[in-house]
Amino acid sequence: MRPQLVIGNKNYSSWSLRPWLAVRHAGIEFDEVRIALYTPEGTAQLRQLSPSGKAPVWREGECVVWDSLAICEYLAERMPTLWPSDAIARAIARSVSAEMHSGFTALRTHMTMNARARGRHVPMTPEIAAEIDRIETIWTDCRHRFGACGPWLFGAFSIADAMFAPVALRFVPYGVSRPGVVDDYVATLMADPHLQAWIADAKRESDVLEQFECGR
Ligand SMILES: N[C@@H](CCC(=O)N[C@@H](CS)C(=O)NCC(=O)O)C(=O)O
Repeated sequence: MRPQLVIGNKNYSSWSLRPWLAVRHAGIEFDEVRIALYTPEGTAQLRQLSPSGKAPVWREGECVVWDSLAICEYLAERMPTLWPSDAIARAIARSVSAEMHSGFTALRTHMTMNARARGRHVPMTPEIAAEIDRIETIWTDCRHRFGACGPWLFGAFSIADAMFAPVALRFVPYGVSRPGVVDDYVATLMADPHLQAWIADAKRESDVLEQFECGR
């Protein structure tokens, strides 16, 4: 049986997008199980499928891995090119991935990922601006130090790109633009065929979760 990646709504579930993008870039075959988040049926299904009751979860026979970054790490054991080969680059890639995984709460709360929305506006607070500044610093540092051999943060696609991909689906709908590395890297993400496929699926979803429709 093929492994399964259990994910939430493609329009809203940033945590689901991260391992989904990593596994697509790794070329590992898998079946996608999509759950309608925050519905009674979806919540019950997730409780059956995921030890944490949350998406994403990777299910492969007896091996059940939950939490986006843990799934990415598991995938990288099979496909080591998901992390940079150089030890220092790999350590930085892990650092920025962990920072994204554990931080950026203002962006998460006030600029929720919305793959199909455009033209949204939320007030720019000092907290949001500081997090965007930090993202710009991370992206600039990675691109300048490690990005010479390709368009991604560490040149070739890595888990760090998967971890930051949902930021593009925040910056585009809410009109966040900074000429230079930020806009260029968002363009790289938005041109990725796998991310395009995800967005196309999100546009086909009909469910609307009002609590995540910011800035209308
Ligand atoms: N830290 C977790 C977060 C997972 C998470 O919060 N998932 C959300 C969807 S994006 C979820 O399953 N929510 C459903 C619920 O809480 O009922 C990860 O990295 O995977």
